[in-house]
Amino acid sequence: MKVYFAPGSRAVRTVWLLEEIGKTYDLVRFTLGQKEMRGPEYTRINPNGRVPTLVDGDTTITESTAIAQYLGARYAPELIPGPDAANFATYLQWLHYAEGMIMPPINNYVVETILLPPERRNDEIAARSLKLLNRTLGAAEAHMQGREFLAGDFTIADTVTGHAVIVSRRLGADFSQCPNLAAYADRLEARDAFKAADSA
Ligand SMILES: N[C@@H](CCC(=O)N[C@@H](CS)C(=O)NCC(=O)O)C(=O)O
Repeated sequence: MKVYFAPGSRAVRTVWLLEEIGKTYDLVRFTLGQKEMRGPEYTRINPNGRVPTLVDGDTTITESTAIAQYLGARYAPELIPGPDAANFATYLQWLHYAEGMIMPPINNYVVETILLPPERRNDEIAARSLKLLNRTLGAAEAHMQGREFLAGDFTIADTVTGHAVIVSRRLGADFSQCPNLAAYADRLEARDAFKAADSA
């Protein structure tokens, strides 16, 4: 199993899940922004030149949420509630909440505060993105009332959307009104598997 990885990226989700399920893996390391990520060698594997990419034997798969579903289905079915489980719909909704709702404002915020050179940054877009991010986190805060993990028990949704929650907090999203989400992020960050991925 090979993971194309960059520290501080969505590839942490993939390594976190592999650590949770105890599968061994090799990392191919990039740093975000490294020009080789857009070079011909890597874009043959991942045409968007992004991470993560997982290679498992003859299978190559990109998209961090799809990778989590693939790994869960193949190697850790206990982490993916099936259609007959009471938490199936909840699990699906929160599995997809990261890329659907949390990451779009994060992407814009990171572009306007980190990626663009200072003279090209737009403070208005940055502020609007942060406001939208805080609103999307508000829905997650309400959902986490009385829950330990997104779908009750720990599932792959926590390695995807939980990671997006952690990233939001690290980027400076407003957690002052989100005690449930703050406790949830603390709980995730305390897991050995997360720590291993976060420091990989
Ligand atoms: N929807 C994709 C997004 C992948 C993505 O944008 N990855 C970022 C890192 S978090 C990346 O590789 N950025 C490098 C670049 O844009 O050059 C996923 O969930 O895997």
